[in-house]
Amino acid sequence: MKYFFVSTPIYYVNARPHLGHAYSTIVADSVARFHKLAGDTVFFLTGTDEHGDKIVQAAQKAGVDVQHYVDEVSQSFQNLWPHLEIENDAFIRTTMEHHKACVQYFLQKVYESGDIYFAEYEGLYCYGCERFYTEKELVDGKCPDHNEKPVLLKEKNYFFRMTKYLDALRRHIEEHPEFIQPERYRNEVLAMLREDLGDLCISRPKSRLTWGIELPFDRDFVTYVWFDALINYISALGYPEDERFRKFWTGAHHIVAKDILKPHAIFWPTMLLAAGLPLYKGLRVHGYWTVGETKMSKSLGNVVDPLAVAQRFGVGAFRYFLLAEMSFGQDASFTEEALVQRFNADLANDLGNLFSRTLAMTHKYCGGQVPECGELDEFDREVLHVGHTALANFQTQFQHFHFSRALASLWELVRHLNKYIDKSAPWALFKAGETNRLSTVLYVALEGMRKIALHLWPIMPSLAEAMLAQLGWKWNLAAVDLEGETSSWFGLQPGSAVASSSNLFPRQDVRREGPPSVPGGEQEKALVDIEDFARLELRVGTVVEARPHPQADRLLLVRIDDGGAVPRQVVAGIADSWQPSDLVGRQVAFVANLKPRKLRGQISQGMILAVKSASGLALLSPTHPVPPGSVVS
Ligand code: ME8
Repeated sequence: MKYFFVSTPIYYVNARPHLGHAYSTIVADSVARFHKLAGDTVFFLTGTDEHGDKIVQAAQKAGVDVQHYVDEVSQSFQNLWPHLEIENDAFIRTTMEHHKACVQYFLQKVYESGDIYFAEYEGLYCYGCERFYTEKELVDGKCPDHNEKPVLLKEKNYFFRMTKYLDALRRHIEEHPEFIQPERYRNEVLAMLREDLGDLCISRPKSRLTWGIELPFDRDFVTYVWFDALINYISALGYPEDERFRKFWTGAHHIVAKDILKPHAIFWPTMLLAAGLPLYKGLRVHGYWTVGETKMSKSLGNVVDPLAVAQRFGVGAFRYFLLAEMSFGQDASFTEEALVQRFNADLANDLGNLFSRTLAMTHKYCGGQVPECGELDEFDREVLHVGHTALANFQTQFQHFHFSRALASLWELVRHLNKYIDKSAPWALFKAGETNRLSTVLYVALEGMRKIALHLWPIMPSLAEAMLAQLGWKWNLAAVDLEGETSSWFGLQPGSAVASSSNLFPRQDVRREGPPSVPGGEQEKALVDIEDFARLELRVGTVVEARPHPQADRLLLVRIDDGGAVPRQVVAGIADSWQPSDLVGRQVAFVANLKPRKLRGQISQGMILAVKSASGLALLSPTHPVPPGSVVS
């Protein structure tokens, strides 16, 4: 039995989960499921990174206590994952006690072996990145990530003797091509190793930052956030004493994007070497999602909410799109048009049609049961050959993280089966009374569909299970023989009942946001142009807290979850009609782009929409729950 461990980065809690986080985590989930399907014992880890300057600043900006802030944002990640069919085995938070203890154990160990020293350092420090920069790394004297001038900082700190291990690391990378993949990132790391990297500053004086893990050998300092964060991969496995660490560590695969290549490819392995621990097995690095051609960013307001996309198109289709569209390692562009196009072509047309027509024919011609398979002819054997080759390719490509190529291989079988049905024309066989031949053709097609559904399980788990159920095949993970699927074609039991129809992938349309027709005539002067209306940003959010305004009886302070990192506060004149406790949990519509202003000393960021009537104020709410922050259009 093989032990397989896969991890995502642990995400900073200074932003809500977005498309990029969802991608890495969906990839990790799919990989974990693929290995389960292959019979491995799997451990899948994700979590949140909660220490450091950045987090403190974000909490201050939101005006809430840091612990409260990190609890809330971490929870938003934990709440999201099940909606995306992500089944992680553990969720690590760097503020957990066992993680802190593990970091201190690790630090003490490396300190005692002489690889941590104290020294004065003067350098250019970027608070955004929480690290010192060399002049060479700056672009026009500014931090390339934050476009801000770093500050000159002189302070005493602890340093990790990283340089001592760089040669050993370089040799390891050269001797183990699979250690860092895709190749371009392996080359990038080898290039970094040719530069003068220096040692790694691993502490921050408490006079400057207290939100971190204390150094066990000097309580006046806290640990640099990256040194703390990277250790999550072993603290979550119960290092040093837990059995899980012993079993899973040697099969460890980390999934990250290109932005955090250096900490994972250089800091982390040298830390492991210094602690006398084996290196992880593989680092798998993917590119960035852009939105159209533009970088996704909060300030541009184009951050893609994964939950909204999954709710609109279905989580299975969303996961399929992400894996099929991005060539792992390269950047990819996300647009609704691209998603709809791929959905309609691959899922509604190719796969959906194959399912709906084959199941319908099985009902019409074979009483709704899987028919017996007769003798195979040349035509059928070609299907088996194409199928076995496609599935073997799928498995190899998937194992190597070439998800888009793997799916392209699988679709060769999908398309071949559609052609096979066209050419075999079961309707004509039925007419001609060729029942044996008809049964064989339908069996061959249905079994091919079962194989396709089974291989899609890592990517679209519940849809794949629904497809298997439609084929009358009892889903049992433990009984799957993935390798065997590439050499035999007789998994379906003749006589099992199949569904009479299938509509798992109804065609989708791109949402059109054209102007509604504006009536003309006498009243036109009183009407507003669509452009005027479009200037208003109306959204729906969920009330998470409501309390009386301390200085005004008729006002309530309402905190609304609008999908942002922290709820916004709105001062609302609804106290006459509404008790604070009746508001919590309710979804309300509000004006989101009103200029913030103070109302009796309290900041108000928006306005709740309500209808005044004889019976009091009625609030405007959606007819069914929508993701917080959804736009009213
Ligand atoms: O870096 N496209 O956390 P983070 C694809 N806490 N993936 C993206 C993306 C995009 N546009 N944007 C973000 C940190 N990601 C550290 C990690 S690990 C010990 C500590 C994904 O919240 C991608 O996986 O900034 C990227 O590496 C990660 O989010 C960065 O998340």
